[in-house]
Amino acid sequence: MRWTLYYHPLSSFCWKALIALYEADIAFEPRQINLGDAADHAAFEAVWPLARFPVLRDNLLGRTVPESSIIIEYLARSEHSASNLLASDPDLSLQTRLIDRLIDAYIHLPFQQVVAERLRPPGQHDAFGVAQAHGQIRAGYKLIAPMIAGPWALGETFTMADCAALPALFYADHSVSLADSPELAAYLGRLRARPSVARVLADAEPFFQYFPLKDG
Ligand SMILES: N[C@@H](CCC(=O)N[C@@H](CS)C(=O)NCC(=O)O)C(=O)O
Repeated sequence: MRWTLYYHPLSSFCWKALIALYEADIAFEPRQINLGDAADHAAFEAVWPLARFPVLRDNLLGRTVPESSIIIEYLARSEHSASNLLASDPDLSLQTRLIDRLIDAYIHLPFQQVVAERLRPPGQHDAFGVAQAHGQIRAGYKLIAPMIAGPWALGETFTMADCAALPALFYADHSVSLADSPELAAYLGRLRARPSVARVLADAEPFFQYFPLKDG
């Protein structure tokens, strides 16, 4: 098999890559990593020293491809069925990358900070940092909402921007509710109904009990 994906079904950034793979109907060997297992961690570190997933392995060309956006870029240029994920028109392609970057930087990463804060040991909590991250997520929602052309980020074509949007909005909604952003809430609803996304959510379902913010 040409492709191997190192991932975990609960990992938000892995969802980005999984949505792309499912969307383009690309067969891959799923290599689920348990970072809490020392042997698994060491084996994964040997593949990618940061031991952060997703990581794609191209077994045909012997290349290791880290970073969710780069994985999607790599798939889009390697597999015809994935080429639309980057949009063929140069301006739309640039807009796809822009929305992808903005969502990751201003919604997804601040959300990760909120989760990291929840996992800190007692006495090490940082309420100011959490409030700042919430403010960034709110600003991110405000920035992104008018950019969603509808039904998908770029209009009629489902792209990398949508792969990025689903995990960021799905998870961030648990820390800063989308109730005050009806356009984004409706967009999230459309994303959740997309078959590739529904499949990712179904794969993650058995692991949701381990999600640190599951109780609000
Ligand atoms: N910029 C990276 C972020 C990857 C990332 O943060 N992955 C998280 C899971 S969502 C991870 O591997 N965390 C493991 C850890 O923090 O040790 C990407 O886009 O792939």
